[in-house]
Amino acid sequence: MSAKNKVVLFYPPYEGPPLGAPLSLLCLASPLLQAGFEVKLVDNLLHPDYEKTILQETDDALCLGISVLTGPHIGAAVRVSRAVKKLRPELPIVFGGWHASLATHQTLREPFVDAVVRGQGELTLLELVQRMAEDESWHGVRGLSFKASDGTIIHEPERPVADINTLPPPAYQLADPAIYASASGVRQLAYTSSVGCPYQCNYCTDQVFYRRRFNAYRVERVVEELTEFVPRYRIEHVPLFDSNFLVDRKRAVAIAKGIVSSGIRFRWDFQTSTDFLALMSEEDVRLLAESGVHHIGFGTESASQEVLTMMNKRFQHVEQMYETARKTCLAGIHIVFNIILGYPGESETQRQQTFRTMSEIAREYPNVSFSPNIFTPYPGIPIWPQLKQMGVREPQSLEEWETLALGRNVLPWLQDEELRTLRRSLEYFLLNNQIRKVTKKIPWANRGIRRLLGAPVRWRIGKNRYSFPWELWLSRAIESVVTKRSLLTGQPLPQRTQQVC
Ligand code: B12
Ligand code: SF4
Repeated sequence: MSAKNKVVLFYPPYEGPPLGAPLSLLCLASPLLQAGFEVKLVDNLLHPDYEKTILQETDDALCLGISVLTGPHIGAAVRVSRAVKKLRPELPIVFGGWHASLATHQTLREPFVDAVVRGQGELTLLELVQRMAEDESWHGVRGLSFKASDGTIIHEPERPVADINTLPPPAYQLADPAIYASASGVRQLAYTSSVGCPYQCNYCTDQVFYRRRFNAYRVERVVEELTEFVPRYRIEHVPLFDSNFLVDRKRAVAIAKGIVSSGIRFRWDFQTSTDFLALMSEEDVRLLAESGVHHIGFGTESASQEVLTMMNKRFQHVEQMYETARKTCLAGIHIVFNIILGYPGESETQRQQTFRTMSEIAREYPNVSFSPNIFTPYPGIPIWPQLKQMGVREPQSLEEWETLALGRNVLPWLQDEELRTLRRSLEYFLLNNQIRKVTKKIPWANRGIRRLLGAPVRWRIGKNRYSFPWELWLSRAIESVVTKRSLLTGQPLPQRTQQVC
């Protein structure tokens, strides 16, 4: 039996606005703490010199666990793992999270990774750490993949997704909201009231992770936990990380009612699909707003019904974008429609149709923002076989996935002039929206002036002509007004980030 009982959990830095303490690690920590283990949480906001902290903290640890998403997360995860392995070759390093779960074998081929926890991690990590503490073999831990002593990679059978009502609440006591608030300006704590989505969109891995099972906390638990931790930590904003919050609309409305009658005030937001919101009554959408919902993100993806069908989004109809915009506008909720352009099989006509619908909605509904992005193939998405046939090369290592810059061109059907034109039209579309929004705020700018200022930009969009883009140069020179927004928070994203989750 080992004398050690400390687990170090690391959340690597990411691009985009800070969203508070990493919920994944708080969820993983909770059962470990209950079982008597000590947990040290490390991230760049709590520990700007995180590599040094990890090297110190792992001195007396049982293992180091690292959460990894595809993209920039990987860089710091690799760097820290290499440094730890060099100093403490015997310390097990366990990767988990979406990237490691979706590219397990490839991740385990790296010499610095000893094990990967696939999918939902609470119970698998607890069982693994208990085995480590008891010096027992790792064979038979469901949901685990690991390297045996001879280096062979072993994949244990899948662990069924646990009913989240049986799991303890996240270990919020490990996160100091004040420290995260100094980075984001808001006292916020993320929360998940459900996991999983029943749909099977071709570009999304939720179905791989949660097996299409919507698995949700009971209404009472959500209301009780939110109205307990909000005043306790003086929280102003709760981003909900559910995959698709409105799957059970009755539950969503009951949660909103519960929050209203508790009298506890805070802002919250969530992500969902337009088919669900469009079915809600105006009164229920108003109730969401009354309970504090100020922002909703939608994975709308396209305004062409044919493209939606190619994406396996037959459940969604273009008119629902308008209905959603209308109801949320009445309720005073700001929304973001996330759009994917350049999807395999999308024609120029279908793309233009999406641009036209976006422009129409933007003109009519001031509460709507758009986050249009170029299709980026993430690991494990169901259409990979089709993509490979179309000539897309799948990254072969962790480091290659790190540099898969979101929206960068890896798509054989979207090259050279066509790609340049698409990028320009995205920029002009966002610029046009920005001009509309900014001029609306200027009291003397009447309709005529607004139209005049936006005229050259609209001409280009209409004619699809983008050579000598002086309007973009000018706007960048004055100040970068082209703002991409996070689907989760509505906050501006850094220029380099192209896609929002
Ligand atoms: C919030 C969020 C983010 C936030 C997280 C910030 C924060 N402070 O927590 C940020 C902004 C970082 C983010 C960024 C991106 N995201 Co995101 N994000 C999410 C979202 C909505 C919720 C994640 C979450 O916290 N869930 C709640 C926790 C409890 O669950 P969890 O994170 O999955 O953790 C569990 C398991 O994964 C596992 N686990 C996780 N870490 C570890 C570590 C160890 C050691 C172990 C053992 C287990 C384990 O156990 C946990 C408990 O069960 C998910 C969608 C979803 N429904 O989950 C997308 C999602 C994870 N994101 C996605 C994408 C595409 C991105 C981006 C690539 C997109 C972009 N905008 O560029 C970037 C990548 C950023 C980077 N690499 O730098 C994809 C998955 C992509 C992938 N292959 O990694 C998802 C699934 C959305 C989707 N349906 O497509 N995201
Ligand atoms: S994209 Fe959204 S609606 Fe589609 S499967 Fe993923 S979470 Fe569900």
